[in-house]
Amino acid sequence: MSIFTFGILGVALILRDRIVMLVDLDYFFAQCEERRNPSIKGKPVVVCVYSGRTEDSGAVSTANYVARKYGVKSGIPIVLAKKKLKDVDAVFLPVDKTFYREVSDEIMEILRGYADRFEQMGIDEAYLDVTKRTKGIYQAEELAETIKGDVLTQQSLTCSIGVGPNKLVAKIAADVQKPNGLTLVRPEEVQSFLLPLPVRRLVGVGRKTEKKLETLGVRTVGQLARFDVQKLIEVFGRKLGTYFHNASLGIDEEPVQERSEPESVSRISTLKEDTRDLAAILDEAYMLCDAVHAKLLQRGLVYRSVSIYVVAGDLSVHSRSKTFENPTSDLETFKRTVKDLYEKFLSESAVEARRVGVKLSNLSKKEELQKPLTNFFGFSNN
Ligand code: DCP
Ligand code: CA
Ligand code: CA
Repeated sequence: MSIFTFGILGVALILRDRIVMLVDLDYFFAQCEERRNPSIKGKPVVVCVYSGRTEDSGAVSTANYVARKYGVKSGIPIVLAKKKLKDVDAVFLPVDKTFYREVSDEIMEILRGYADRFEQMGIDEAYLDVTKRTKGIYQAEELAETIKGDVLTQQSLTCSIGVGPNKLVAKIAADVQKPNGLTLVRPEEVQSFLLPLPVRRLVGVGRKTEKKLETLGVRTVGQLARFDVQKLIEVFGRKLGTYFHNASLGIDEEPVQERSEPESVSRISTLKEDTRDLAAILDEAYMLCDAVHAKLLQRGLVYRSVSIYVVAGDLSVHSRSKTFENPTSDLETFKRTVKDLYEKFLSESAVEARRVGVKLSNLSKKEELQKPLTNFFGFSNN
């Protein structure tokens, strides 16, 4: 390839619109519960954070779409949700974050595999920059369908996807059709897509800002776009004022970028029966080691600490750890350490294991052997 063609391609790549997806899992905690126990599907399902003060004190974490029809949603008191659902056969369950985190981790690995750049946002959503791997919006639509299919067949969960030229538009697009939605916004449609929406849809506009904007006569994104930017800066300050103005026009240059390294990678699972038998425990633990190790490699990480967990019949949690001087990614070292730690644990404790888990922590990026090549324009080749 001549330097000339290389140059043209390079410039074309920079000038091309980005294609960004936001994948958000539908009624996430409640859908995890439906997956675990399909017999509750079709009924209103309410996942609750019980505060423990009185029997029903606490708030709703989330609810499935059947329950939402009755007005039940995140944040309302459990007592109120029970009132709204008093005439129907509804299911109320306590949150199980450990379980949702496991499901989330597995789904995030699937999504990561489809992205040039990946950025997880919280437990149930992620941005995927797919510019390089798609030639335009039609391929992006196909890719989004593939992702939805994969998450459904591999993890039995539905999600909603928004596709747009940046994170701001992708996020709003993912929200307009739910559950199980797919919304595409082409660059030339951004303006007309945003205009009629209430300002609240913009990331960063909370209830307070919404109220303030309303006193200025601004309710929709279109009204915000026509509002004098200097006036916005007077009211909200330069940074926020400029942000609101740009956001109303659908302008957002924020790159999709990987968050800092996870603190740990772990897996836990329930044994067939409660036991103190080392061989039975290790049978399960080694399988968990394989899964955790695969994830470590996938993320290009090395570890310094190994931990084991035992959850007893009374749900008490016990753990043992070992930290090494130097980081490694070695699987044998991992398994040997897990064996030593379980041996040690069983000799020190009389507990019977119901669930066992393994964890790698003190993670860091594996040192690159080679610096990435830099092309004619100074852009990295990979
Ligand atoms: N969550 C919570 N309390 C809130 C909001 C959310 O505990 N006030 C939890 C439960 C949700 C999860 O975070 O399942 C993800 O939040 P979302 O806002 O994405 O809501 P859902 O996934 O439940 O529903 P949707 O289908 O609207 O995305
Ligand atoms: Ca969600
Ligand atoms: Ca979400």
